Amino acid sequence: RAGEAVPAAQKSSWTSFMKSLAGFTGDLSAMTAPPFILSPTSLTEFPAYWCERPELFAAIADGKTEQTRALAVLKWFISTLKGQYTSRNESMGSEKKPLNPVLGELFYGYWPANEARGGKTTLVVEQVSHHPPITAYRIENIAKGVILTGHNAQKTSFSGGSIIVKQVGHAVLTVSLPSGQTEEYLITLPRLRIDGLWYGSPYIELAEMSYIQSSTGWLSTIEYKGKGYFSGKSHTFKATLTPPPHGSSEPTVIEGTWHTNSKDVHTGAVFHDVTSPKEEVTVAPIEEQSEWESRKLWFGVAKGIREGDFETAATFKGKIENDQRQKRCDEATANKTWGLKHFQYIESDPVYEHLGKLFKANPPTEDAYVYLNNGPPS
Ligand code: HCR
Repeated sequence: RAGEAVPAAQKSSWTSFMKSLAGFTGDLSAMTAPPFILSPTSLTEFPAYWCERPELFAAIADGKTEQTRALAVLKWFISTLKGQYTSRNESMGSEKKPLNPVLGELFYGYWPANEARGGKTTLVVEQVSHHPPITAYRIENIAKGVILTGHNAQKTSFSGGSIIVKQVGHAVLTVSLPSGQTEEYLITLPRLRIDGLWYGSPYIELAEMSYIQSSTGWLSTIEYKGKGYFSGKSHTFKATLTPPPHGSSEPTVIEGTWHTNSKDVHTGAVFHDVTSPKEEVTVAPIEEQSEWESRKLWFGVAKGIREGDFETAATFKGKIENDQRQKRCDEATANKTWGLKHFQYIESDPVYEHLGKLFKANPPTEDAYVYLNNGPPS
């Protein structure tokens, strides 16, 4: 029934939220939503989902051929989807509205070194724009020579009772090989549909296609479907890894559900399996964090949301917002703009342009944030 998961006291504010969605396009993050749907986690923490199986990230470097490395990249990518798109449902019962990061907000973390994954894997995240919200990130396992750099923004609209989210941005994975050569992989992102709004219990379904284009010519095309398409199951995908043009190898076809497991269609061998536990990122204790670090910055708000004390949450949020307004005002007076700490903006990413041409990426060019190699010492 409509609104069945909405607490009684918040039904009317959920109805108003739903009404405000109709005909809406733009920046959902700034829209006021009822307290029961608020998450205590900032969007700057989300890039950590890329590496919650650090051994799969590291294993990319162990592939002996261009084909096996392209397959390892595909396996790692598919294995991140469960975390990226179903974590909030698992930990909080439904998809929630994350905290909208402030400009300059930072999130640092790491996954410790061990034998299986070689060295330590580090994460540096910076909120590089507030309006629209854009988050830039860098993940590196230097010992293995595997690096991921990317940025993420969203364009939202409302259609047929669902929120449609177009992910704007891309990621580039580089692998430095023992031969001294470097392989690059351009990763594009799927479209999301937020379903279940009618019941007050949102969840994500992925739609359309995303691509992983290797500089070696290997291309993964991933097609996403929900209930009632390929197999009648939610979270279904079909990925095809095709060889470079004029290559003699056969394509590899993988089918399954991204939140559980998948198989190679021709051999029947298991391809990915994410039914085992993942490893969350390790973060410094709050007392050791700077004022700009996510968990320290949002501490009061997050505590209020977790404890159901929304007045306290709103007071702390108001303080952060006032502080931001003041900063923008001071900058305007001093005729200055905010300087980024870890990234530098470029209007057109040469890797996107070059690799995107090979599969006719749309749009043909995209901007990017180049990492300045100045994250916290590891
Ligand atoms: C759309 C979304 C904010 C963006 C989140 C992104 C796309 C961020 C990048 C990550 O790599 C993957 C990711 C996963 C999330 O599913 C997605 C969020 C889901 C909801 C949130 C909206 C801004 C909030 C909508 C409010 C609803 C729940 C009522």
